Amino acid sequence: MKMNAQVAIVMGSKSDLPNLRKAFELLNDFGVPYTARVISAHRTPVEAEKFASEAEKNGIKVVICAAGMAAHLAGVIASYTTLPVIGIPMACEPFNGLDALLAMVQMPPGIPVATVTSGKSGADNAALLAISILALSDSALSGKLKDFRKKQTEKVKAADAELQETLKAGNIPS
Ligand code: RP5
Repeated sequence: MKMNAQVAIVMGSKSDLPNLRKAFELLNDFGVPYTARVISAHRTPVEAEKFASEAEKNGIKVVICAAGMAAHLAGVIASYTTLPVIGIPMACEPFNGLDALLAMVQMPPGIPVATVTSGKSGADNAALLAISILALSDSALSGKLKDFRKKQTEKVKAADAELQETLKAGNIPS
């Protein structure tokens, strides 16, 4: 494990990796050091326990867990650490992520998992939520997050302005 990593992204399978790209990109853009592991709650349970029980002492502040199907990864990781755990339900056939969503979001009282959007967009929101948590004690990071939000707002407003122009000109928006 990279010793200065603050965020750990854990995925249940290498097949989840392509859907997590945005999380890596965002953490990178915000300058948040991260590490990543492939650990399966069912297929490598010993590694899951070891990783989670050592995460805090290894300097990790937030754990992001992505898993599909009977997605117990985030819950199992959360059961071995008091660090905040963010879960991304991955979409798999035949239930397209509903199975993973319910498995993650329906944690029993006492062991919370902050479950975000299912699938690819979950990677964005998991990284942004991890950044928000870190920003509580990092004012520079908090500033970057506020700038990010401002730019995002500007983008939507610009898109709306463009749409209004198209309509005003009597063109069909595409
Ligand atoms: C979960 O099962 C993984 O997180 C993945 O989303 C899903 C399928 O895994 P593979 O069969 O692709 O390894 O544990």
